[in-house]
Amino acid sequence: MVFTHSLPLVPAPVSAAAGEGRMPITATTRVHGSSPASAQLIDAVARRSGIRLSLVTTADAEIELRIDPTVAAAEGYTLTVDDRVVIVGADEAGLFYGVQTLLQLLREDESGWGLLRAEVRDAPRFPRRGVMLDVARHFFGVDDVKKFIDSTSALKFNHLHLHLSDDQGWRVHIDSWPLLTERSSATSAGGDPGGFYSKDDYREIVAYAAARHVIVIPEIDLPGHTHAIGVAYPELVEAPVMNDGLISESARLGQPLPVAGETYLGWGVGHSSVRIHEERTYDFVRDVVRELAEMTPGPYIHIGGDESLGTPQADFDLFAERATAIVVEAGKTPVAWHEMGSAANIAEGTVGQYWGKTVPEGTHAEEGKHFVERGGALIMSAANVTYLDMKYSEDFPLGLTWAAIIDVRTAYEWEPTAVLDVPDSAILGVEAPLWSETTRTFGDVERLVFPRAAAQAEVGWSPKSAPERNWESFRSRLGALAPLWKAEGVDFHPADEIPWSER
Ligand code: TNX
Repeated sequence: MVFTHSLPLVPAPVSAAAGEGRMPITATTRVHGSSPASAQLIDAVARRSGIRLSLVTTADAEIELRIDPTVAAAEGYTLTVDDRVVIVGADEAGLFYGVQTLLQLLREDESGWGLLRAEVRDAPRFPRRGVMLDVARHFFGVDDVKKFIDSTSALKFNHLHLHLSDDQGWRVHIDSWPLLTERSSATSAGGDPGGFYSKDDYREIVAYAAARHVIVIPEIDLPGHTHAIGVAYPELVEAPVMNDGLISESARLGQPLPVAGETYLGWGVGHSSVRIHEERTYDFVRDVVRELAEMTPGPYIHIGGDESLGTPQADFDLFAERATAIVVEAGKTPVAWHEMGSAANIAEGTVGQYWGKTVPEGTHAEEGKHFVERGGALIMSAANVTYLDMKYSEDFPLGLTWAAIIDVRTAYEWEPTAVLDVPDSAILGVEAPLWSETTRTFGDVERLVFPRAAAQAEVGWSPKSAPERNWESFRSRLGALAPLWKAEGVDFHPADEIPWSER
């Protein structure tokens, strides 16, 4: 092969060399391979091109998919496109990622559909590459979540964090506390319609994610962000505690202040807390965690911990200790926003999610480090670069601005191991959160998520040293995703920093 130009791949692989020309794809092209990835490839090619490849059992097929644990590290693969395609996954996930790479090589030109010839070796930098969807401020149904899983797993994300409860609503059914969804799920921020997942809905999401090698992390935000719990069970929640930011922001936005026991339609934060000195609160936490753990095969339960502004520190510490212990008792690893690192006795091994800035402010760095001191690790969600709900530009119609204005380049150019003074091995990876205060439709969500999630996909997957791991290369490779996103109906924001291509 002659290796000439760079290939349109996001995230950039460990190594990728382009060959000459294309291998044509037609209705006679056959696929051999018994993994689910074979059927996923056939479906994806059909959606994109209208060509339905056939699955055969003969080894001389034009496209061969197989597993060999010796080819790469976990989730890795090798891929060759010459006169045949051979994808070898180190495991099922690796094979799935090899297929995602192949789909980025699938292009249409004057002569029809074909695969760019290439030789790729690949494996992820970080084991954890996540996105978060806030379904509490605005609810998004099962089909939207599935679409979100499709479009993010195509970028090799492997964790989906669902923010299932907040002041505005409770979004998953819990049998032992049925009023949560009965009384606290009907609305979203601003009085928009709400909704919730039945247990079957939730299991359907988990299974759909698992088939795409995505682990679901359910979050119940505690002890703050709990106004909606009090609408269903008033005895569990303290009276709202107003703070100056809440009062001034609510006035500026024309939003009501929270009233105990009444549905909250604004998006101010920091006013709610469960009752930390009532035993019944821990019965509640234990039941919810148990029911979530029962239907969550992944190892994590996220218990929130952010912005408990009205909660005295000693109470917060006590709650953090007890809540993380309850998750451990349920057989899961607790995950918490970095504020819980202010509590000395969080359960050992608790994973912290750092959402401070790339230059930490106040006590954020210490709080983050405490998870590592307790034998845990960190997920990096630095708000001024990874937050998908920040505006792209001052005049962008959706999103907030409190952390930063985040254009695509800003989202791309940061280094997750350079934020906190902890060993590199304590950084599990990255997560890009989409908070949904301003997103009233799933299209709104997609316009904030894409293309910036692709930047975090590359930060999480690609080796720092890869030759293509730089902004100039990224922006041109990213531009080449436009035809894929259009074919899948992904409503991305066509940011003018990016040279979007037609096909
Ligand atoms: C802060 S980030 C929050 C959320 C908001 C978000 C809006 C975090 C852990 N808490 O409650 O939705 O800002 O950007």
